[in-house]
Amino acid sequence: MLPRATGAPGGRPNIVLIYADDIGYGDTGPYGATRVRTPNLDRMAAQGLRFTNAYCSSATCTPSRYSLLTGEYAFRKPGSGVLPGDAPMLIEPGRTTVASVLKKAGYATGVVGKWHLGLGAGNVDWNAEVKPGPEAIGFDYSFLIPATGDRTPCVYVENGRVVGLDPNDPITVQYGKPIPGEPTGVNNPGMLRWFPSHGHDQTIVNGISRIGYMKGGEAARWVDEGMADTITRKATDFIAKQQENPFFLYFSTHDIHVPRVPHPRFQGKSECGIRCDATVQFDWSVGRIMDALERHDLTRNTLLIVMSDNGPVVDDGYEDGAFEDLNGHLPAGPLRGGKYSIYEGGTRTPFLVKWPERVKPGVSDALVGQVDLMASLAALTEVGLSGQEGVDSFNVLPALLGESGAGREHLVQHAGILAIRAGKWKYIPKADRGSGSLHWNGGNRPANAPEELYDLEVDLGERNNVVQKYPQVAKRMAALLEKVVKEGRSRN
Ligand code: NG6
Ligand code: CA
Repeated sequence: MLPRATGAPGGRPNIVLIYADDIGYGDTGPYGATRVRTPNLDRMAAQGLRFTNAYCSSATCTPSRYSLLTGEYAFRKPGSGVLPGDAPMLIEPGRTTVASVLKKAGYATGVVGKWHLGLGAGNVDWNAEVKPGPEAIGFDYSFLIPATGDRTPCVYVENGRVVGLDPNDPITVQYGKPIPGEPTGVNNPGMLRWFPSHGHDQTIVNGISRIGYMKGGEAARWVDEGMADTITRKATDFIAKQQENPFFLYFSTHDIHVPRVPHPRFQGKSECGIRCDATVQFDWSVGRIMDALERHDLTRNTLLIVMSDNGPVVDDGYEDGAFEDLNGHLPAGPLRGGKYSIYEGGTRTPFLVKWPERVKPGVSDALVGQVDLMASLAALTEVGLSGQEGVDSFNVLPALLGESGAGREHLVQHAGILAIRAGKWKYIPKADRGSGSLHWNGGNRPANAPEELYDLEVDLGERNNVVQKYPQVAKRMAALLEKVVKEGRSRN
């Protein structure tokens, strides 16, 4: 067995990946937010490396998470859009993932929090063992929010079992068709704490109507206000239990996705409404993780990464006052668009890396993608990848460690439609479908919009389409995008 990675120099680092939900490029202190205070992220940024050109793989959750774990662009995977809560597992059991790579390297591996990659093989029986799940792709331990906070089933699943389930009150979960006798938001608005603004009018749990139907499992249902406490405690318990091996923890928060119901101790703690209060709660979770590492003397040799799964959204389906209370806060900072959008706000993400033993504090402009974690962590732990594994994952380890300013040369952006970034250029082809919705800052792109080319060096906000001025650049970018798509892989 490999020795536990402690503060000792030269040991392989523990790896903790904190994956936020829907936190935008401008939502936190290290990236310029002033109406919400994030002292733990500020501390992490001061002690680590802050990336300014890091990208999620997609502008929504499921495809980003698919890419993050498999090292393959999600646009290659049919059916990798936002999944319902009863979807079968999207990643094939036995597939090489970041988790299986690290397990091979001798790590103890765990995932805590939002999953949203499907569970089971179809027609899941939530009253029996829910399989396959994370254990089939390299995780030793799992404690999951199965899909999203706004989708049924509204229960936690620990190592394949619904937590706290009373066998006399079995669970039924269903999409598309209501379950007779179960109150829904559409029929019982008087039972709701907020009205839905889009969708979200089905089964009511904890005064909030969700997407999808659910019956039974009353004792097992989560309470939204306690969610951050519950999953953060599971994450710190996982850290505390590791004795022998280096470990990998994928801690995937519900914050700041809808429904935004932070614990009362965080409510009203920002100057930009409930959405920013959820960010305060997220920051608290990050602080608890850092404290746990410190308590176990693991800070120095733990590689801690914080990033988000897609860009920000203000109204994502509930009338929770988030828009009215923004108070000048800019969730995407200087970027155009947000969640669902092909513009930069859709996928450019806050990305902080801290590893006191190896990484010098600073700022990096290197172009890196979440899809690169697989090849980079494989390189770090000296695990070889075959040509078929992580086909879009580049080894950008020198950039992640701050040893090089160079990351990847190009990156495909995905929001249903595709775009490509290379150097300072961003190119969006003419497409037969639109991208983006629910946007407050020009993030919508209609179907059949003309080609777009932006020079991000001088036009970070993508306001000045220069495709007429630089037709050769546009042509080169179009050809590059086509090549990456057609070849089925982009890593050599
Ligand atoms: C959308 C939901 C949105 C959110 C999103 C997934 C509606 C109208 N909108 O379909 O609220 O749940 O899916 O978000 O239902 S993600 O971050 O998990 O991708
Ligand atoms: Ca998300």
